[in-house]
Amino acid sequence: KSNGFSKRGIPSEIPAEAHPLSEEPTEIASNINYHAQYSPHFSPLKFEPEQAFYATAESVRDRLIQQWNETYVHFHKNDPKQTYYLSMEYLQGRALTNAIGNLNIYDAYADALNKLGHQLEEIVEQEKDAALGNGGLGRLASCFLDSMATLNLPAWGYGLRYRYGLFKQRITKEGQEELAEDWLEDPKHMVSIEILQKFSPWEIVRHDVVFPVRFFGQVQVNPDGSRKWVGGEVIQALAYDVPIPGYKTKNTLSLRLWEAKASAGDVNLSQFNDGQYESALQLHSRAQQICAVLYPGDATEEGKLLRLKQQFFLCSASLQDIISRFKERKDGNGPRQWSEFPSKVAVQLNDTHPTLAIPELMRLLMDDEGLGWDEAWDVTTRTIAYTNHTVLPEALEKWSQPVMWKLLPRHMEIISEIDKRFVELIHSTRPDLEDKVDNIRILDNNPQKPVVRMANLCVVSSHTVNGVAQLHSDILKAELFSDYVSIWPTRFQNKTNGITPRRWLRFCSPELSSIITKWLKTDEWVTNLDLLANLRKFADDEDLQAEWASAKMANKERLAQYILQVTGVSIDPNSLFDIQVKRIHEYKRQLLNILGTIYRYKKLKEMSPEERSKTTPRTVMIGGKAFATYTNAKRIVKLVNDVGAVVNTDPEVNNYLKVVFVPNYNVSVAEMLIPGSELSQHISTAGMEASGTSNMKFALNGCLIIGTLDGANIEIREEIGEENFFLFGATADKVPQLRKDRENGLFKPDPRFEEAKQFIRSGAFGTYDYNPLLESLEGNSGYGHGDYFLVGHDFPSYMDALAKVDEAYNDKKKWLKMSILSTAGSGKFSSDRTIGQYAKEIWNTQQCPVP
Ligand code: T68
Repeated sequence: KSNGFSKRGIPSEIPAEAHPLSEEPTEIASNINYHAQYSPHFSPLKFEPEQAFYATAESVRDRLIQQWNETYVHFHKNDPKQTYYLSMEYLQGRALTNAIGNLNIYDAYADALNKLGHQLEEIVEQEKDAALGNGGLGRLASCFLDSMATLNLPAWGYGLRYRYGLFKQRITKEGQEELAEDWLEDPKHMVSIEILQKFSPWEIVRHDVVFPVRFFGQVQVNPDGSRKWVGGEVIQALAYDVPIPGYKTKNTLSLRLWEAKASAGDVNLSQFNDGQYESALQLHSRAQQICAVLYPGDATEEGKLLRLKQQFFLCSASLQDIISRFKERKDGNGPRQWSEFPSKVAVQLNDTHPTLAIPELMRLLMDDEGLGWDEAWDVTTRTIAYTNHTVLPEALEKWSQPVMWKLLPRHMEIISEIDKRFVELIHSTRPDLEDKVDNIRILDNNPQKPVVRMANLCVVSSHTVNGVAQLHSDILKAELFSDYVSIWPTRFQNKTNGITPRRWLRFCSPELSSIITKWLKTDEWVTNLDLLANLRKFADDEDLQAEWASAKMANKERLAQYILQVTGVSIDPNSLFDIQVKRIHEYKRQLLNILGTIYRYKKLKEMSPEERSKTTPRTVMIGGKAFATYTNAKRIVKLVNDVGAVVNTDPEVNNYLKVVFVPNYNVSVAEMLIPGSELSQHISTAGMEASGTSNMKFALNGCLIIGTLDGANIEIREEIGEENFFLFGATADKVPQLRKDRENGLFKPDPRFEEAKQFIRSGAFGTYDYNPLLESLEGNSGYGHGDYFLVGHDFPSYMDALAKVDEAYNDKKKWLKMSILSTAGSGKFSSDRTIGQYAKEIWNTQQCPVP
């Protein structure tokens, strides 16, 4: 089949009226059968779940390709402004349920598989998660793609095709162990034509979409004064496209992932024939390194350089692709004007990771297209917008100037010029900022450690800068970027994050979804989530409450099965399911959760059996990955596991408390946990979590939140009502003073906090050395000491909030009402709302639905 695309991903010819694929189960079954027999990946003799998954995915892919071609033909004809979302990360998870759900052919596929002797539920479990991201930032990018497709917005996602995604987490006696995540398929029972070539059934390689990307080299000055980057090494970027279907629309977008390749000419054949295989294939192996892993450890200089290469690789390949698509569109009046570029192209930078798009666009416009500085700068700054996702100083990217001069000499010239012009602007227009100029300029020229501050480069070069929740955007304006606000007051915006209601309710909890549809008498809430507010009037209705309770119970039972299967721990579906899942980080305070749990355990031990039987049985689940070199985070993982091992086998207590560490938390595990949750914890130190997005997923699924006034928690609480939110802890505005008080020895710890820590020290959970973790909570100051995250300060109010949870849970009617109101109040947190705001207020793009 021709994919109908020219080199630049633009349909070269309008395909003949596509033959619509049948939605009859019998015909679908025969199509699946066809793929099972003729796909080169299979031995035709076997049709076990693995093969069935593969054939099913390929059959679905046919449909996606058809819609996808129609979509881009339509865009080509109508020539709307398009959004290009540049992100180093996408956490796509599994695609099958989502694809057949969005295409509205779930039931037909279930029937078809039945005819072939398989269960769809079992088949979808065969798929591996595409985990090309770390956490919230990567998952946000994936939710945004779903919303852009569903809203019929013209867009492309751009990223890298990592060979190994986020590591797989295994829990051993030592704690967390990391394993390479082989997300690309190479199933045992399949006979692969190319043994080394692994693949995902969803991607299509575009052998004709290839761009050269240069590294190192020099800047050549031409006689006319123009400059050109030459020499160094050139690696090829090869496109792989992943289709992104919208929900109940023909519009299907593309996530274009680049893979790094050496060109054929880069094999030194004579060296090879001399037996010098390694040096003959040197460029091949250097190319392979670029997309080998997501987030290479950056503790070493080599690791840092590789990460920088990855970032540039994404930016350069994507911009060359964008520019050639822009150029290929001719309106009959000769080539396009460059001044039109920003009315056809919006580039959104997902954090600072793709910042090099700025100097790369400048370079391509000036050195390749012949524009002057002013014209190129005008085009660039009207095209690019930047989203910030963190205020943590250690997460603000700074790249070494010498490393950048070596790797990207032309880009450093351009960055230096942007910096120089910014400094001149301050000198000439803002003498009041003169003494701050060293802090706000792009280059930090500290002779010990000269660096480029990527966030500053983004702010200076973007037309719009946004934070990801109201509090976060306010903090950006008041603190991190306050001086820029005084220069460009209209540049800064807020775009509160959102989540796709398709994956995070409609498909992950079909039980709850059908109840909602039944009571709202429409399923339009799936694309208009504000309609959920109409559930409010039924929140007290006994029939709704009964149905709600039974859907929740079914989800809890399914989760309990899963926990038993992956941890061997049997949990009681009648206990309160209390969940905290997210990356392990000290600011997210999993330590607060486990200390609270330890205190609960100690008190349960001290009770009489009679007293114990009056308590609210609780199952505490904690999951998440710790960055491989983040020692304190790994100690927290170990502690949770050790506490679980003691509590779960303590016959006095284990009917009232279980503690489970959920291993290998990822998107598909989240799809199991969130529907079965009743309480979830979002308990970061106020001011530190930019937004959080799992808080939205839990709330949408009728799970109550215990949380601080941080990130999007604040807006969730506003929407669902403060009486339905278990609030505790210091507010963001008080945090700096509390830290100072602590340094001045003014902090008096709560006795319960001391008791919990002492219990760990007593050896109650084994002999592992937890002192470094406990010491981080003690003393008044110092690196890794002095309780920077205020666990001790917030502990008493946290314990009080947990007591209120117990009380509320004992009143079943009250709890169900709160749960319904939580779902009813979640309408705002659809990523459709977020993306609609980006389109209107940042991108200036319009819907372009395929008829
Ligand atoms: C998260 N950031 C924020 N970063 O922590 C979270 N960082 O509050 C927010 O909801 C989410 O972004 C979406 O806006 C991240 O997930 C990273 O994963 C990351 C990766 C590499 C380097 C730095």
